[in-house]
Amino acid sequence: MSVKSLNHIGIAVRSIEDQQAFYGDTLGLEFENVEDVPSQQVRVAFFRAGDIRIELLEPTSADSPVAKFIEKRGEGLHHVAYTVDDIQARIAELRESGLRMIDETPRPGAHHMQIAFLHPKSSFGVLTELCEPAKH
Ligand code: CMX
Repeated sequence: MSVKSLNHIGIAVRSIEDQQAFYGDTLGLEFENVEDVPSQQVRVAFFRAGDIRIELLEPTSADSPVAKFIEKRGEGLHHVAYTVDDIQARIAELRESGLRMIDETPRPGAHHMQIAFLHPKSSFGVLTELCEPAKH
């Protein structure tokens, strides 16, 4: 398994609107876009910090994993995401090494990426995401 780079850091928020000025103005990160990710029941806002993105995750339903996270732990750091090639092969490698995947097949994420999460119990308490960017 070899990760290519850090892709983004996910932060769980109750309201993107309430935090937009902090990331965009106070920290001065470049705002990219807001998009709905129905498969994850979230609305996400992206800001660029150099080559890395900060992703604000706002739940769109009470059943969203992010709504449950905020209810249990409050707003804050939610996951770390890495860029990989051939995500299906990477998932197979992780499973073969005995790690528990939340997603055993990739699903569509923001920015037309294919994504898959490892279970935080298999990654020492850090929810970890693999992302394969769309080929242009
Ligand atoms: N980081 C670290 N640990 C987490 C976590 C997170 N983000 N979310 C939950 N956990 C921990 C819980 O605290 C709990 O630990 P304890 O048993 O020690 O209390 C354990 O994981 C299981 O949590 P749970 O509350 O019993 O189960 P949930 O129903 O909340 O599910 C999880 C947890 C990780 C399986 C679920 O949130 C999930 O499937 N996440 C992946 C999808 C996701 O997060 N999507 C949103 C982002 C979308 C995007 O980036 O596009």
